[in-house]
Amino acid sequence: MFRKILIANRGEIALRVICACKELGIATVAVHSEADRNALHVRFADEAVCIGPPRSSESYLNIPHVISAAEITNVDAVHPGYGFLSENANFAEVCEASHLAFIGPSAEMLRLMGEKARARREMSAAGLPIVPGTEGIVPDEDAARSAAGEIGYPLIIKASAGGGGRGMRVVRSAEELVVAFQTARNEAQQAFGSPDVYMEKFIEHPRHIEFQVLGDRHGNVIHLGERECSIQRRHQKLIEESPSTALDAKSREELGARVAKALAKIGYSNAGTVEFLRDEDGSFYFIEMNARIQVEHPVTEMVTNVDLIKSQIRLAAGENLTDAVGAVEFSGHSIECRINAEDPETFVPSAGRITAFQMPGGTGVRVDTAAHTDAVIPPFYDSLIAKLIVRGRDRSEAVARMRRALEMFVIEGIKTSIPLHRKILADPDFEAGNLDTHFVERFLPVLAK
Ligand code: MV4
Repeated sequence: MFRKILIANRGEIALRVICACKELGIATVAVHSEADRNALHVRFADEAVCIGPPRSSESYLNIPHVISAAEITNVDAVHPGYGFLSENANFAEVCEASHLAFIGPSAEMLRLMGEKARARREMSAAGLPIVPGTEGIVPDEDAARSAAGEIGYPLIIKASAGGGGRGMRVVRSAEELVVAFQTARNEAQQAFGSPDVYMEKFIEHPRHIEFQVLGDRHGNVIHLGERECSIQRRHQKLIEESPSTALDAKSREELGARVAKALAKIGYSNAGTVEFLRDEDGSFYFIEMNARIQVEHPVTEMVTNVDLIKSQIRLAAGENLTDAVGAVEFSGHSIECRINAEDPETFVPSAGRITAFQMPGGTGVRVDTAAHTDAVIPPFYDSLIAKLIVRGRDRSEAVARMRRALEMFVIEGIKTSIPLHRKILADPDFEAGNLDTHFVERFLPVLAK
């Protein structure tokens, strides 16, 4: 097992990784920017190293600075959290070359999943259903026209180096195709440094359902059920839950087994998430894979009793799945609300000092956060400041518990998304589990849609 781990992240996830290390008896090193000197992840780690100015490009994303911090403090592994360097194949490679274990999938897997068109082809070959579309990237206008003839309209053009909803363009008729194709290529080049795009049939009112997986370094992969992430706005998830109301135990086991088998086939290890769209007929289609731990991992922890971060660490250290995780049993229902420091109506970020922070507790309530009274939320990073997670024996208990927990969560001094969550939780369609990816729009003023 590792002796000492560097956490290449900040905020609640850095603290979450510190919790796991403490329970495993592993020493921790925090890295931080000049803006995060007084942050909780710095206070709770055994050691801390300042790695640069506030801007993440000069600190949390600066590979030489992170590696130097790891070398000075003599750690044997690096946990990247989510965001920042977590899916950077070059970073994973530099870690391994510096004799630091990267707590995540291999650099080769990060590279594969980062090329969305290739990931789609490989996962299809490994046995997952994919959205009808092109076999790879679409090189030119002629290829685009011929692919559109096969797929039909509406279709969607996606940047191969994009993902998570960035670099997508819906095309509803043949007249729009050529302009959309060229615009998509230009935007992809600007945003991601590669003009490569691929095409898929556009699914109109999908639900976003993702499977959590864990793989060891000996060829074994298991799934830990699914999360429903349909409550989102502009590709930012707001509420996640597990299980999804769209799957029964039998379809969960069928699709989950297929997912685990496909990933074992390609040799995937550590934690990962396989994203599907579910169309209105109930068909599931693979869209992309996230090769990291995700923000919403706690809802899976709450219904499986598996500590996903400790599992990641054990698996990276070479343990097999049986030792690291054991048998997985599902029970109860969990919901997570992401609390962001932003205006609940306009979504404009709200940085500043938190003058009061009183969080809910009690049976079945968990708060993952690095915020506290008198904490200063810097304007430089993601606006997520807390995750409110509940577990109930069934969905209706979880919904009731989330409602009361939201009532009892007090944050003053900055604006937060708590009022929006209270509105969504009060909605009859939310209560009934009737969700799709257009759900949130109904709660927003016209301008914020
Ligand atoms: C789609 C789609 C419809 N058809 N692909 C957005 C996030 C990225 N992971 C994939 N996304 C979508 N891909 C096809 N072929 C609709 C979306 C989409 C979406 C997906 C999940 C959650 C929210 C969404 C909101 C708008 C569009």
